[in-house]
Amino acid sequence: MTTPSTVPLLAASLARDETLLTAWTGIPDPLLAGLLAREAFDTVTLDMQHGAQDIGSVTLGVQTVAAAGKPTIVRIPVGQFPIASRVLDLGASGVIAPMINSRADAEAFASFMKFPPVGDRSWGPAVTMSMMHGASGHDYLTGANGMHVSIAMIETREALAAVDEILAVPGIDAVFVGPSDLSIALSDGAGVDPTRKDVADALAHVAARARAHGKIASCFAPRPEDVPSLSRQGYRLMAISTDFMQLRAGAKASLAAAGRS
Ligand code: 3PY
Ligand code: MG
Repeated sequence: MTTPSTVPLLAASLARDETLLTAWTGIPDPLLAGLLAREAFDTVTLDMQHGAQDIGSVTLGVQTVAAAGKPTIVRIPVGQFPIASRVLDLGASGVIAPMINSRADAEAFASFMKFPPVGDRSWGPAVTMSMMHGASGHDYLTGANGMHVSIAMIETREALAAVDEILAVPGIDAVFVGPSDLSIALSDGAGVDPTRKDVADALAHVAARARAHGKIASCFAPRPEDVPSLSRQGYRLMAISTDFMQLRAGAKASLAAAGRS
């Protein structure tokens, strides 16, 4: 029996204008990625920037998430664009690149995400193609640029000022607002509070600019309960919590239920 490939799923769902929720895991255990994939998330993001995911845990994590029928997104470390090509080769459906502050940053990221003529991605997709059940090299080469989603993070004053230039880069499919870093930047380092009004205004602005460019708006929702209003603004892909946050909340809740706080 063949199962449908998860690789084109993310792009196809986003093209259908669905609102997707992603799990977010920095704990480098493929079992955990698979457990999260079996919850009601649409996709799982493996975090190599602030999380402890590495190329080995991503390699296996992509497979356990695919076994649950879901696509994987990988957040790469700042400026490490060659890792973007590598995780696409290993079966990731999308890549989030943090701290994209200028058109030049966006072009550099896109060049590792897309094959010519859009970018300069090098050929070597053996694992991804094995997940695509009989796709030929020609099928993959001609489909890959539309199939893998390149997501540029907007989380500084520079990025906000350059958001139109970033969105205009042909190989950039989506922007992703990082509200915590943005709250630090907008307060010149005075505080970290993703729920602040200036961050909410920036989120609304980025959604409007993404819509104007016909590209996808995505973000880490400041609070899970913000998802409906962010969705109405046009956000189509949102993270709502991290594995660390969920574990701590779960541990605290069960300890409190047992009378220990
Ligand atoms: C931020 O809020 O800065 C993020 O990077 C969210 O992941
Ligand atoms: Mg950030």
